Amino acid sequence: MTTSLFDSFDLSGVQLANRIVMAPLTRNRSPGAIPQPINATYYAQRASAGLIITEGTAISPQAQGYANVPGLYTQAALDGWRTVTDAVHAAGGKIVVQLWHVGRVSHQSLQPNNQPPVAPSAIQAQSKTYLINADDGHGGFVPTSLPRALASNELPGIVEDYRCAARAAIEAGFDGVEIHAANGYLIDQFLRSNSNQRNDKYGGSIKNRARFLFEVVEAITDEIGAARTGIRLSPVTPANDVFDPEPQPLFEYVVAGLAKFALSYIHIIEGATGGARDHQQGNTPFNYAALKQTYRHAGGKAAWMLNNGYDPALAKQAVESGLADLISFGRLFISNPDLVERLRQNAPLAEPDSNTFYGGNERGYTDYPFLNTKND
Ligand code: 8OZ
Repeated sequence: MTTSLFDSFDLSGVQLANRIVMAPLTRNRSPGAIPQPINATYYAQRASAGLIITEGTAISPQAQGYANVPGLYTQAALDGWRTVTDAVHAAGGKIVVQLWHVGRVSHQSLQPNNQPPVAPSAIQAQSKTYLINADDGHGGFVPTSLPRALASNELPGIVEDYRCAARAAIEAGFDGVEIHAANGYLIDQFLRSNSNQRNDKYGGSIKNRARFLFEVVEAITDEIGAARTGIRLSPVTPANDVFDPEPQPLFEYVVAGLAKFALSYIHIIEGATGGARDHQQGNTPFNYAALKQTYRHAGGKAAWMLNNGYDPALAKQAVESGLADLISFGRLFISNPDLVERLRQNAPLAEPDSNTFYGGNERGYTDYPFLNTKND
């Protein structure tokens, strides 16, 4: 029998009801970096996903890059997250938290003492971040600030922040964590050669540029176990102004190294995040099948999760053919809280309103309708 998107899945001991995953989505509705009751409502509405991956969640104040993004570094935030995980579990779902350090994709006004954001090198991203005006509550995108280069003796402290956040995640009731190593944020800034021009052991060769990633993976898996740890990579995304002319050897080195940890899943964004699936960096199209093969040949057994622009047909085909174990959907989960049921019934899918993606209230957040049930 072929595997279906609707079959259950054993994610390193966490039982998923189906192979449909809610992708991490930044929504900027957690003022003070504290998850609110409305966040619990939003996630619980989507608990029929096989797995929910939360929005990127800052591991420390320095890790913050956008207004009203939640954190995991205060007791109030942990208490807020506890209401979220309880609500999702009560609704029968599973939920992991995405651990995030933005690196240079930040603004001084969001940093402790209005300091410059930190990065592998002092190179400003040609990118924007999202701020909310304290006076009128209106949000908008502004250019990111010029970062300062991290000294190598600061890196153990950041690795420690990841470790503490992972511990906090388990205490707050999460089923695990996802390390955000994608989309041009801190870990990805170390990986890619245009944002990492260091000449210490964290820059230069592929091995050196991947060193920080492995230190983070090592610390988190040591703290909470590899079975509770997944990771997200985006080999060719140009998001937040990262570029590498040779992504294939870089990311094959990364996944071969990840094979040594018995991680729960590897989450790959194909192409440009939220954009073209066939986007490429360098001269040759990225070979995703080879990436997976390299991981499996190195002994990696984690679930293989794919993302970016999947429609129902493409998702079904990817799981049925064995290309993917799990498929994550972002935008469709914004506007279809019962996406799993809609896919099962081939029901029409609602389109999300991009005006309410970032910031605001329940509008465009918890007010997308469910399919009508017979009892309505
Ligand atoms: C959109 C807006 C703000 C942040 C990512 C965390 O791209 C994000 C993000 C996306 O991974």
